[in-house]
Amino acid sequence: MAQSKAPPFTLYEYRASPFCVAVRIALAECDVAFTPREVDLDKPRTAAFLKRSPFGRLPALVEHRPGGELAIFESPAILLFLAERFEKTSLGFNDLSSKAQSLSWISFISTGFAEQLWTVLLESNAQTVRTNSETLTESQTLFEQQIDVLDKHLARRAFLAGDYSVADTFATPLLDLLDYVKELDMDGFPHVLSWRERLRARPSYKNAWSNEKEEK
Ligand SMILES: N[C@@H](CCC(=O)N[C@@H](CS)C(=O)NCC(=O)O)C(=O)O
Repeated sequence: MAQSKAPPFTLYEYRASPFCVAVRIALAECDVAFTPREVDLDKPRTAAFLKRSPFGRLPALVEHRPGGELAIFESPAILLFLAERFEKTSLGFNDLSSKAQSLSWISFISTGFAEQLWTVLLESNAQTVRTNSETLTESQTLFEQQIDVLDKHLARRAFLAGDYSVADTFATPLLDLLDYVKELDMDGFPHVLSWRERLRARPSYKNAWSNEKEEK
């Protein structure tokens, strides 16, 4: 009787987290099977999990290898690992210069852009801070300046580093959150909007949200 083989990867995740969504998109781009393991954020992390993700955060990706396992934490690191591990897929880098461009963009998106987005999101949704219009305007202005730079950049290319790369993968779930910034009017940023549509049209986007069978 044929035995079913366990997938080579396990993804420890909190399904709704944009960082975890980015990893699911990357796994779909690489066409790699994985076992999803939802972690309850309200419960203390086990010692076994902390060995895989020392700060107890999600996502963490584990590759099961004959001699043991390789555990990777921090979503940008996971994406970069997958791009190198599956170099022949859409995530693989064409050459060193496209890799360098992609590293620049994933660095910016995972620090400057993501941090400013969280600030604006929190302010936009917190009743207490919303009364402080000065703080809101300052953060909003900084965020809109970043989006404007992105918009001008994307006016001349389809994706952040030219061809599709991990930088776009990382950005995809963050772009979904723009809809929750109440004060943000995206009409002035048509190239960011069409980039978001291109990312959403990729099969990996739909695949990342499909209902995998959970193995607990
Ligand atoms: N920089 C990390 C951020 C990960 C992160 O903040 N994950 C959240 C879920 S959205 C988490 O694990 N929170 C629980 C905690 O910090 O204990 C990454 O990109 O992987």
